[in-house]
Amino acid sequence: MNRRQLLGAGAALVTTSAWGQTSNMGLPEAAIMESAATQTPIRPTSGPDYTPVVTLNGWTLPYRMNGNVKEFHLVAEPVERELAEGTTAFLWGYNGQSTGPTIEAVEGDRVRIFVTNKLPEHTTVHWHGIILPSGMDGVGGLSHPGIPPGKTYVYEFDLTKSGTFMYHPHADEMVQMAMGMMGLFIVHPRDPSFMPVDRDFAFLMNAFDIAPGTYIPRIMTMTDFNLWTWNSRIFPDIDPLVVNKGDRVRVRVGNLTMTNHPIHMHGYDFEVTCTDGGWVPPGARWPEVTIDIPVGGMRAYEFDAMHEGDWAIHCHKSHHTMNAMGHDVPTFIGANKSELTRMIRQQQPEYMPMGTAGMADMAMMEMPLPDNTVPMMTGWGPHGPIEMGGMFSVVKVREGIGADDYSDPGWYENPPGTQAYEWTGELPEITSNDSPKTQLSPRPEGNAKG
Ligand SMILES: [Cu+2]
Repeated sequence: MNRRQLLGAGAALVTTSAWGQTSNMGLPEAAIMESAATQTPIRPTSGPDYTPVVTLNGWTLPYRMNGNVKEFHLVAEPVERELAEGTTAFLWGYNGQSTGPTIEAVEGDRVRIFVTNKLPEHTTVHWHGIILPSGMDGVGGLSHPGIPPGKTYVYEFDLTKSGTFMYHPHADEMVQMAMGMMGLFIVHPRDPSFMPVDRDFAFLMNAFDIAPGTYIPRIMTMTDFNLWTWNSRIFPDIDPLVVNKGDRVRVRVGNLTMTNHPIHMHGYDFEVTCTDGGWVPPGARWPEVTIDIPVGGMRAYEFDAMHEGDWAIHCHKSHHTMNAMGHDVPTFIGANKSELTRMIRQQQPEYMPMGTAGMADMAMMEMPLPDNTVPMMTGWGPHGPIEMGGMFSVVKVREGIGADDYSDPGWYENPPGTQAYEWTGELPEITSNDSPKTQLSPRPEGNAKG
């Protein structure tokens, strides 16, 4: 019995027989994803056209048509999730992963979602933001009884509006969300000419408290989490958002943590075009470079990718761009540790005092760490350590990237004269030809007097 089986042993004992029964009853196949890599999005082969969403380090759940109904099969179960290379967590999720697969459909579709419970306790699925009949809302005890271990429930409803939604349990919610149970639910407009984009990225923010060297989240933690994740993934292993220059780009972000996250993207200004309540009319939008995503809320923003480069995208709470670390640590900035260092080196010659000039040296050092633990600030760029972890990635805007190509194009090479440099006493000679041109950004209409 491996660790995964051990963790799910309670459920497995119950479900083996039930699974055998239900699998003969015409259920759609429950697809399983083994990989934590971003999967190429699935373009629609019938029905209205849309640009499929790219779930960062995630995937989209396949469906089958049964008459006019789109049928999906979610399986709630214990999973092993690779948070970053070398760090795995034992979580609860759906269809082999946490976060669960993205469900994608089209406005006007009728969907039938089979939910099989392979957890050791009951669960439900709440379809956050979707307008549906009360009895389909997935609040255990209120909408319907909890789904017992080993049982499959059916949710069925019409998608009356397009937009940006999510799903998560509404049963033993504190535990099941702390264990990683959640997913995205994207409903595309029936009219392909409404709010079209070339690239449509999506991720859910979640958080875990996993002690260094261990595998299972501490479910009682209320606010002091140590792993701040996008789709249960941490930098440096959150995939980049790869964009072709000139693309219209949408980024959809949901927050199922216990605190708000101000998401900041460099290189652009942009507008919120959609929330989990619906599309924002053009006249009600305003420009931003940071969007605060409230707890239990979603925001989608859009921009035209005119500026080539490698642009950071991250939570602006600086503790959320660090990986596992202790917070009850004294501050040593400015402290004189030379006498202490001398004494310790008599016993341990390699001892290095740390933290007296800041903590940047932590990103450079190869410190021994417990098993299954990534360094707290890590990730190397083309010019040195990036000194970030957790909720951080890079938007990579390049010329000539194919429509369905999301592979990492590598690091951006700054054109001559466009990178900060060391002052050595005189300015380099720049001819007017290769000097970067300054262009004024266009003002919004109706603001001519500025
Ligand atoms: Cu944050």
